[in-house]
Amino acid sequence: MVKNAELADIFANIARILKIKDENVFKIRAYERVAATLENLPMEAETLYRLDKLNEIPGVGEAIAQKIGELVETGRLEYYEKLKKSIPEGVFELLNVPDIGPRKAKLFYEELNITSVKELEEAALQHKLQNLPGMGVKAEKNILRGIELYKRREQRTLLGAALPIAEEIVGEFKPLGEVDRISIAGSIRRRRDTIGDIDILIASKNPEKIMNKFIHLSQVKEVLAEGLTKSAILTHQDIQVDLRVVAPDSFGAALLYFTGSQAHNVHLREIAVRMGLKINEYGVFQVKDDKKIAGEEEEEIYRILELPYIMPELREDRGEFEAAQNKTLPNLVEISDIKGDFHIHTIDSDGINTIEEMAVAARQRGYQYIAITDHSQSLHIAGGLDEQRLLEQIKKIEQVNQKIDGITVLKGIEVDIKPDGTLDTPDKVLQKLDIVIAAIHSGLRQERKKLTERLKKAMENPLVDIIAHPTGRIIGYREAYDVDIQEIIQIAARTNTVLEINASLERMDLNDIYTRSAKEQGVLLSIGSDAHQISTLDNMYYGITIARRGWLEKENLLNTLPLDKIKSILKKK
Ligand code: DGT
Ligand code: CA
Ligand code: CA
Repeated sequence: MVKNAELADIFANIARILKIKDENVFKIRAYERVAATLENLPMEAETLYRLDKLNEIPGVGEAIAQKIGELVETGRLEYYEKLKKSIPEGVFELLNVPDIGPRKAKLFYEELNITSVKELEEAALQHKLQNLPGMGVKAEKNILRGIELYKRREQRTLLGAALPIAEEIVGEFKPLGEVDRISIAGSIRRRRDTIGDIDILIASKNPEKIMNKFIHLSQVKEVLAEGLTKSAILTHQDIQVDLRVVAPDSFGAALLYFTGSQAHNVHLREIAVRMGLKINEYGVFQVKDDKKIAGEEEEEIYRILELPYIMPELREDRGEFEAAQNKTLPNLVEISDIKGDFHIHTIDSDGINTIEEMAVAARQRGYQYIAITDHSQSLHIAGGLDEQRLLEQIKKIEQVNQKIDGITVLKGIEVDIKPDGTLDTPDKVLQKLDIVIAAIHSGLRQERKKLTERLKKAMENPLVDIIAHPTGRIIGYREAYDVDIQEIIQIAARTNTVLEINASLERMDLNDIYTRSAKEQGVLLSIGSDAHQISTLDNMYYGITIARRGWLEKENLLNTLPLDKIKSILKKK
């Protein structure tokens, strides 16, 4: 079966190559559009092909339908293969570097014959890029920074990409009789926003059988290491998975050990030593006679060390031991505490679903309310709403509220903060809305003082309720913009502005550390899924992972509150 995502990738790549080759823009757009459509299609294109219904997919004409057919039937596309050969593979790789689009890739290739990221880095270090047309010293520096990000991204994977794979693998093992217990471990269990590799732990008395299954899983692209207690594979997405098999009476100790973090483990061992105990991945032992006194359960190990259970998300040695000893560990917020979503796009700007579709889907998720927050007019490329269209949307929301029960749709906007700190939509229009979230989308390279002032000005506007994705990072593609985030947090506290934890997988912004800092300074936070379609409403879960790593309790989050409370909080500002 050819998956829609694979088809989408191929068509997106075709568009990129055509761009490098300076081909007709309409042709390029057609491929881009089909790629985007396929990614969000609720049905497999292959099924539609078999039913002879490909033409029902928006944007799929004769030529593209034929290509999908060829891919389904033969697993390859001659046109694409030929196209790929027409430019060196390395030129294609350049497109993975932030800031390099097809235009620059073409420039570097044609002017300097650069055909790999490595050659690009060398050329930049030798200052060969700065004199090219449209480049300069700053642009060259940006490319070097982009290469650093690219290298880092190659090494770490987004939690949102890794966790589903880890859960899928766990799901394959669970039904096996030989599996006594199974758990995800490592940074993924601690829910770090990026992970180096996936760690899985199994308790079993028959490791042979387990390992044999592991190396033959359908997810395996390559077996990296094979043993009785530890094996490692590479998935098709090039993510490493380490599997360890332990005896059932050591499961808790091994889980604790392989969940880490290393810093947490080191601290635990110190506590053990002071009590005349020794702790390792097999259990807890008395030093005096080497007697094993615990190992099967994590809880039991913490108890012996006179500690309450510490949630995996807190195990970073960032004060969790002190809090445990003082009995001030947070009662971490859970996904079931969430009553609504404050960051949702619709088809009115760059989303895929209508207001009503999003509202119904949110209701299915048990929410009491959502805010529709489409882009504002500065974001032309995202179909941002000008005054007129915003007023029309307000009417549409009122109609939806009349039509459907069980959920309230709040009128909102994701308003753009202009480089001078003013908003791109007049106050008199914003006043008609229930909620305003403000964000920076352009002019990201302003210097620190200016950017901080810019956000400050927005936060001082009493109409601005929430600052969306406050640091602007896109993991692996763009670093946080240069703002004084601690100052932003202080201003948020002073102005009663809520800071968003943006839950889209590659943003995860605020991150865990800033989230905790905001909590400590009395700032209220909210999680926004930033959903552009129904399915990404579920990214709320990833926002919760940040909230938990940021020590948040239920009351630190705006969207755990009932609607009437929210209304009074929004009014207060
Ligand atoms: P990652 O994969 O880079 O995102 O981070 P982790 O934390 O998953 O690290 P990983 O996969 O190397 O190892 C999993 C856990 O095993 C780690 O959190 C703690 C434990 N561990 C691994 N190697 C060592 C070690 O050399 N010393 C100690 N104390 N613990 C280790
Ligand atoms: Ca790991
Ligand atoms: Ca590992």
